[in-house]
Amino acid sequence: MKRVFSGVQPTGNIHLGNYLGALKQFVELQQDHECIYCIVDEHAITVPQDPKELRKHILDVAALYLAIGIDPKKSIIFVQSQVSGHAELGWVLCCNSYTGELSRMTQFKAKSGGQESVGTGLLTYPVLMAADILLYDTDVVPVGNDQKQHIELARDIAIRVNNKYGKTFVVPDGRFMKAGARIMALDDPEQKMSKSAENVHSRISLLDEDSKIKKSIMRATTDCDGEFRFDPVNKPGVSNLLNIYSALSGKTVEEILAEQNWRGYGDLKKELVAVTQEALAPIKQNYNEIRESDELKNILRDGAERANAIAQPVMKRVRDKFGLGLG
Ligand code: AQP
Repeated sequence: MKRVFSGVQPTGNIHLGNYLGALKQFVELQQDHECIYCIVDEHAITVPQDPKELRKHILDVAALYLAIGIDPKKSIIFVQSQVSGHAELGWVLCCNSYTGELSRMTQFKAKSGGQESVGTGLLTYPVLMAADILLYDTDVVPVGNDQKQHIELARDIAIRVNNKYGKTFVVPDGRFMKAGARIMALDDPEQKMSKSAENVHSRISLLDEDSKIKKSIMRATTDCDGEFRFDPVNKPGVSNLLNIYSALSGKTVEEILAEQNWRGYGDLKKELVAVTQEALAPIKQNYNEIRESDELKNILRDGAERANAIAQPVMKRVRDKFGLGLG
C-alpha cells in the first residue's frame, strides 16, 4: 500500500477551499492507502498566534477530520508538535536547502510583501513541510494547487540528499483534485479562498450556518455579460462558482451546464446555495457531536504514538547517513 501524508494548519475557519482542494481527498485515499494526517501546529506559529486559541483550533481541526469521515482506525491523525522528528528533520533539511530557492517561493513573496523584516519561520516553513513529508517515507501528498511549489521543493531536497548521502528519502508525488484544486475567494475571484482574508463573505467555512452560506454565495462577485460559460481567465467569478458546484456535486462542469435552465446568475447562485448547504449539513452535525467528546485527545495521543513509530526509524537512517550522534 502506498503511504499518504498531508496536513492542515490549526488557524481557524477551515473553508471550502481547504475541503475541496485537500481534505476531501484525505477521505477518499484512506480506502486503499496507508494515510497519515497531521495538524501542523508548528506551521501555524510562523505568524503570531494566541496560545489559547491555537490549542482550541488544534482540537477543532481534529474534530473536523473525524467529521468529514477520516477514520482513526484506518488513518493516523496526530498533532505535529507531538512528534519531535518534524523539528529535528526540519533542521537537517534547512542545512541542505538554500535561501535563494526559499525566497523565490510564491507564498513567501505574497506573505512577506512590503515588509522590511519578516520572521525566519515564514521563509523556512516550506523546509519544515518537506520534513513533515519525508519523515514518513511518503509516496503521495494530497494538497491544493497552491502547494505545488512546496511539493516540488520537497522533491528537490529529497533528490539532493539522496545524491549526496546515498538513498535516504522516498521522493514523494503531489496529488491534486481536478475540480477543487484551487477555489477562489467569493468576493475577489482573482485571489484564492483563504482563512486569513478579512471579509468573512470571501469564504464559506465548513461550519457556517445555512444563512451565512446563502449570504456569502448570493453576494459572490460575477460579471455582467450574463453568459454561463466555464472560462477562468475571462469569467473568473462564474467559473469559480461552477467549479465549487462541480466539486461538491460530483458532476462535471459540462454536465452542470448541459442540465441547467437558469435565467440569470441569481438562479445559479440559488442552486449552489442548496448544493452547499446539503453537502455541509452532515459535516456540521458530526462535528458538533465529536468536538465535545473526551475521545478526541485520546485519538490524537494514539495517533502521535503510531506516527512516532514510523518516524523514528527514518530519523535513525538520517542520523546514520549524516553522521549525527554516536550511532
Ligand atoms: N483556496 C484553496 N483552494 C484549494 N485548496 C486550498 N488549500 C488552501 N486554500 C485552498 C489547501 O488546503 C490545505 C490546508 O491548507 P493550510 O491550512 O495548510 O493552509 P493554507 O494553504 O495557508 O490555507 P489558507 O486558507 O490559505 O490560510 P491562510 O489564509 O492563513 O494562508 C492545503 O493542502 C492547501 O493547499
